[in-house]
Amino acid sequence: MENLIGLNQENMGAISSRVEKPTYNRDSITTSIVHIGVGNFHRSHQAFYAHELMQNHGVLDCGICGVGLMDFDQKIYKVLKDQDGLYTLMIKELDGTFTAKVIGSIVEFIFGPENPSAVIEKIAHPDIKIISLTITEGGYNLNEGTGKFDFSNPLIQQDLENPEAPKTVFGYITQALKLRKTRGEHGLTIQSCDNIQENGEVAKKALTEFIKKAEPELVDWVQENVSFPNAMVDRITPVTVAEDIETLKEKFQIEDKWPVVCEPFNQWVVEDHFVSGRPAWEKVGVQFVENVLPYENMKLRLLNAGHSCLGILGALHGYNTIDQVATDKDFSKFLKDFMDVEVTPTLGSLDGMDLDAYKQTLLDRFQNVYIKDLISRICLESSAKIPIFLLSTLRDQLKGNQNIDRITLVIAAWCKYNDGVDENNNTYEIKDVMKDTLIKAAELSHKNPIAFLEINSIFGDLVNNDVFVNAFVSALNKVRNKSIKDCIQEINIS
Ligand code: CS2
Repeated sequence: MENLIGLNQENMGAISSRVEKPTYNRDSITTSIVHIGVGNFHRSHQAFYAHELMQNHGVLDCGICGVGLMDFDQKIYKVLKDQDGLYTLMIKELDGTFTAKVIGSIVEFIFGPENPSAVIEKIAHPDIKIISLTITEGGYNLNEGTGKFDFSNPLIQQDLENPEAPKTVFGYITQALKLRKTRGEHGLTIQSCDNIQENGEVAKKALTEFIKKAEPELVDWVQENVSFPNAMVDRITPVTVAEDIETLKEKFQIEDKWPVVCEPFNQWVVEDHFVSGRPAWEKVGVQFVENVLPYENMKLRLLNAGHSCLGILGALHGYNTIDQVATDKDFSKFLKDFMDVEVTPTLGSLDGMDLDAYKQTLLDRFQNVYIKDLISRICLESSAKIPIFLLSTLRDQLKGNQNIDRITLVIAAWCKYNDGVDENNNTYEIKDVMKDTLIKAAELSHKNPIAFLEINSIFGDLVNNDVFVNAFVSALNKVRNKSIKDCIQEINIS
């Protein structure tokens, strides 16, 4: 292809005017946010909001310093370094059109394994007001069964033994906060952007437990100087595929090594507790509320749980992407009934929210055929997702003696999913930190179904609930002996 323009600051002038480019002076940006975990979601969501604030309101005090702590972050570090932090966001509408925006809000990037002290110094810098996190559901290192911080994690052990050369987010933040305290710096806000109920509380709990052991004399300072607002974050952001990179080349002659694709919908609902202030995000549609819990519940139990249902069931059927499952009438009916019958009664009152409209929008979003959201992305790390997305609803339904047919079918299907082969005899990889345990339990469950529910860190005391256990045994028997479509159709007409 001729005349390709590599994406970087110097080439911005040469990039097509059909692409939205930063019109603000990136040299004048102040970095006040350190973000840990610069995945596609951060780049379609928080970095997008910061960009909009800069672009449309000239607010330049919300620059982001990206930080990668995991070995796999080296790739994004290299790309953003080559591209001066710039990347293209491809917002794909339901009608197949898309808007391309070059996002300019990430102005620095540090790769922890290469330079740990640079990360610590950056977080300790006086300009920093917020540390935001997308470290995944499992990243908070809390045992689902006991709710306790997992000190047996070897990386945590190593951070306790070598505090100056940390490896985990907890070790890094602790060292940086210690510096802030010693230097008399102001406190800051730790803002979780992960899909966890009360994500701020969870972040606080995990970090505080770690600090109590690592630096007990820092606990009081953190108590007084660090806030942890809860938030609900939302924007479906699939894995970038080679075709996306090619589309940018063909349509706009842009050579972007790692663009991000996302849907038009985006939402961010946050509790307004920022000890050292925050950017004026309300100008770009961020909702500030007193209590984010109802919004979180709604999103985790409908969207994320809906994703898990479609992902797990779709994987067994042999589908590859969420839109394929969501546009299959049997699966979409199952999903709709799951939301109406089994989730909605658990949501409590949602003042001012039009729940029916929200659910309808969700179905439309899942059906967006231009967002090729891979089932493999959705099924990734299910052991950390299922307890948050599905088991909370299950527990509530059990408490109220209510319908659990669909949830139970999905859990049984997840057990079968861990056999690693779909109905067409195609194998797939199970990507999960608990992979070995899951595969073993699924294997045992062929003879003894309850073996799967005995994974204590996932199911906890649910294994003692007769109503659920009986329903699970019967559902597992069905999914092992019939096609998943037949199982769904049976429930759909019941
Ligand atoms: C997905 C989420 O990881 C998952 O299973 O449900 O990544 C989802 O796409 C986002 O939370 C959307 O906001």
